[in-house]
Formats: sequence, structure tokens, C-alpha cells
Amino acid sequence: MKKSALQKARAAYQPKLPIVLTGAVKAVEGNPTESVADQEEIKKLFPNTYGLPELKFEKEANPVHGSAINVGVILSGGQAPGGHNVISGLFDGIKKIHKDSRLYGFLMGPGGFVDHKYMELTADIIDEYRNTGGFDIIGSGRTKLETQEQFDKGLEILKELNIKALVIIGGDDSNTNAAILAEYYKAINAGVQVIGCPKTIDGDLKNGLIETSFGFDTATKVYSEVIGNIQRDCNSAKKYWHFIKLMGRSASHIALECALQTQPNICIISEEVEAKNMTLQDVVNYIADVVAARAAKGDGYGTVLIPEGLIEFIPAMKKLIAELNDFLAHNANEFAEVENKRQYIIDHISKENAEIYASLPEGVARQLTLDRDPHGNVQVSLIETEKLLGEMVGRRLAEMKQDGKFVGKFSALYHFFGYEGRCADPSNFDADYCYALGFNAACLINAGVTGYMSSVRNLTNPSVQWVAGGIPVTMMMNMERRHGEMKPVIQKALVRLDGAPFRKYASKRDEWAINTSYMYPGPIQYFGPSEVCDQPSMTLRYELGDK
Ligand code: FBP
Repeated sequence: MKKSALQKARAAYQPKLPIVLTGAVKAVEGNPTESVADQEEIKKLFPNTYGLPELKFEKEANPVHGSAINVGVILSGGQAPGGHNVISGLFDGIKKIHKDSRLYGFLMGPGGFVDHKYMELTADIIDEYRNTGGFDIIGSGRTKLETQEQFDKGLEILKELNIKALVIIGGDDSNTNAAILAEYYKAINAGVQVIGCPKTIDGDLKNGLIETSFGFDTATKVYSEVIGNIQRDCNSAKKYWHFIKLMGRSASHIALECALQTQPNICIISEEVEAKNMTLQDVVNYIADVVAARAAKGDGYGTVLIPEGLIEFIPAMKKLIAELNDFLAHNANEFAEVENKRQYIIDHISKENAEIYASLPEGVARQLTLDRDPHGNVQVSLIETEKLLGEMVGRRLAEMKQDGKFVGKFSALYHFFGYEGRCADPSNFDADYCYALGFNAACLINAGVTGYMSSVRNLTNPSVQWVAGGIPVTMMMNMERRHGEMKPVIQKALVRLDGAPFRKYASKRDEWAINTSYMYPGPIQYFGPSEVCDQPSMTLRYELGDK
């Protein structure tokens, strides 16, 4: 495979491990844990893996000798920068336990595990992928691992390959399934450990012990570079309003982080829209007022950041989507057959929701009824919220013009940044973090535990000072309605309106709205001074204490 100059230089990068993982370690147990909510139900559903203690690795004076172990690895869900480093860290970790340990990768996500499609990951293969973006080493997929039949089918191949531990690299849904699998294998004494790793560019798989999911840092840096470039362009030509939708299926962490990095005129935060019980029209009016205020001082241009999941957070839309989710889950076959789908929905759902549904533009209404992903989520990346908002703002400004409240022109351009950042070469932060997560997963395997997520924290300090350990996945769970039924799932971490990152943004936004305060972060730097190359995301810095 021909390589670019950067690829060659990057291959030589040696991720920095937390110092504690550089020698022999022992797992120190903390207190038993509880799930974040619905303790009684979760405890009943996970009798073998509920309540386990947190683990922290500490240096062991005497070298620990492990025996050779075969491990399987699955990449699950959307791509996130650094996945290859999790796998290379895992590989190096199990080889350090014993040189004869072997790593098998299941192909194209959980589907490869069920269908017995796999490859052995040898040193030559691993070396090709160190510090690179993408999940192409073994591919990823969104097959949901949920049935006993799938678990048993997977166990057949684990037995055949003598695999004693399975590492699932995924987001909240995939790690939920990892926990269910861990519970099942423990219950039937299958002799297979299951360990999760926190992946998602969305940044919504985090809590006190998982400070961030991997990929968020790199993806937001890529988007912020391009937003900065757009801002410089619009500040040069002074004639367009750019409506920029940013990935992040539910939470607005990506939009918020990009706003902190680039200081746009407007950034909508879905969680705030929900908390303030805003309607779509309220959001439109807010944007139109800013456009008009800037126009009044002669600035007919600007940037608006829109989180991909916005539509689901507008309370009225949320109710509609919840009813559509249940309705479509129970009437999928009939819905597939009918010709006039829009009318069919209007005729069958509650009057209140039918009215809202009927008022939506044709395209958005159709997008809301498209197939859910295997986890039951609306595929929000397919909904063109940026255009919907831009067009509604245009209409509102026309009304304001008639009333003499808007002078000037309004020309909107639309962008959606998501896939552009998911496979970027990991930043130094993600390269180090991911390698540590993978290496740490090997240590958890060696400690003999199951149902744990690899946890590396203290992340705003230099990587050598990071703290490593494991947290029981059941600790992050609560009960939620999915596909029309209550299910145990990892609680999503949404943007907290009382959290430091949002408060920082809220304290600045009025100034950024009217003035032109753009920041231009530029491209990710891999080589150079540490303050340019190694800074973690602003979200992490504010959350962990920066002022
Ligand atoms: P994960 O939660 O699996 O990490 O995926 C996140 C994400 O990138 C979302 O931001 C986006 O809405 C979705 O994946 C897109 O999914 P797909 O890759 O299937 O189009």
C-alpha cells in the first residue's frame, strides 16, 4: 500500500502510556457500585455482574507473569478516530502478558462475530495501522447483539478459536450489549470475559470515571478547522450566512465544543431548547433576530452551528418522534405496504401529533419515518435540519422586513460536517488515549474480570500521569423505552446546562452573536510544541477545572 509522507512519519509515533501501565500492575478494588438509576430492575436483570467494584491499577513491585491468551475484538457502530490504536494497544498489551497470546478481529462489526467472519491480527497487520484513522483494519457495523441465539452462535466461534476474552469497542448501545453478553456468558459459565471500550465522536458516553469517549477530540478539531475556514471566508466576502449542521445523534457536545473553539455568531444547543420548552419557531425567531441585529450594523453575514439531534429535542417534536417510534415498531409491515405514507401516519397517530406531523415540510416528514437504525434510533443525520431552519429564517426575515424590523439581504449556504471527521488520523490526544484504553483492556483481561469498561482518566494532565482501571458497565445503566419497550441501557450523557462548558458558552454568546469574534483553530498538528499539538478538547478542560 502506497503511503503519504504524513502516514510514514505518523507510523513512527509512539503513543505515550500512563506510567502505571508501563510495568507490572495489580487491580485494586474500590467500593461496590450501583447503577445510576432504576437499581432494583437493573440488579434483577444482571444478577451476576451487578454491583461489582470499581478497579484501579497500581504498580506491582514483582513482575506478574500471565499465560498466553486468545482475545477477540469487535469494532461496533460509527467510526471514530483512534480505533486502530485501541486495537494496537490491546495487541501490545496481550503480547506483553505472554508472547504467544493471539488477537482475532471479527469483521464488519458484531455481524462478523455472529456469522463467524474473522481474521487473525498479526504484528505485520497491526503495524500497518498504528496511529491511523478509520476502522478499516477489520471494518465496523451496526448489527445489534441482543438475542440468545446470537450469543450462542458467537460462543461457537469463540470456543473454536479458544478465545477467552472479547473486547467490544463501541458507543452506549454497543456497550449496553457488551454488558448483556457479559452477563449471559457469566450466567452459563462460558468462560469468556467481555470488556468494553468507550468509543463515539458524539462524546455522550461519559461519566465521572469515563471522562470522554475516544474520537470526540479529533472529530471536533477537524470540524473546528473547517468552521474556522468558513468563518474567514464569510468575514472576507461578508455576504453569506452559513448554516452548519454538526454530527452528534443526540447530545450537542460536538456543536458546543466547536462553538468554544471557533466562536461563531450562533450555536443552538438542543438540551437548552428542550429545557426552555422552545418550539421550532422560537429557535427560528432567535436566529432571525441575530441576523437582523447584525444587518442593522451592516454585517450581512455570519455562522450558525446546529446540532444534528436538534429536531428530537424540540419538546413537541420529541413527543411526535416517540409516538412514531412506537407506532412504526408495531406496524412496520403495514406501513411498508401503504402508498400514501404521510396520510397513513396522520390517520393513525394521536390528533395532537398528527397536527404537528402534517405541518412539517414533506422532506422532513418523510425523513422522520425512514427506517430506524438497529438500535431503534431515528437516523437524524439524514434529516436536513440546517435547510429547514435556513428556509424558515428566510421566511421570518421577509415578515420582519415588511414590518421594518430587518434591513438588508439574507443569503444562506448549507453544510453538514460529520463523516468528514470520523476517520481522520487521531490527534496526539486520541492516539495516546486510545492506545492506553486498548492496553488497559488487556490488563483488565489479565485481572480476570468481565462486564467492565476500560477506563483511563485524569486526562487533562500529561498522558504519563493518567489513571487506569475499569468500571462495571452496569454502573452506567438505567431503564429507557426502546422499540416500544422498557430496556436496560447505558444512560446517555447530554450537555449539562449547569456544566462548565455550556456556562462558558452562555456567558459569551451575546457578544459573539453581534460582534465578529471568530477564532481560527487551523488543522490538527501532530509535530511541534506541546501547547499546539497535545491540548485536549475545551469541553474536557472546562469540565475538569480550567477557567
Ligand atoms: P456511534 O454512536 O455509533 O459512535 O455513531 C455516531 C454517529 O457518528 C452519529 O454522530 C451519527 O448520527 C451516526 O453515527 C451516523 O450513523 P451512520 O454511520 O450509520 O450513518
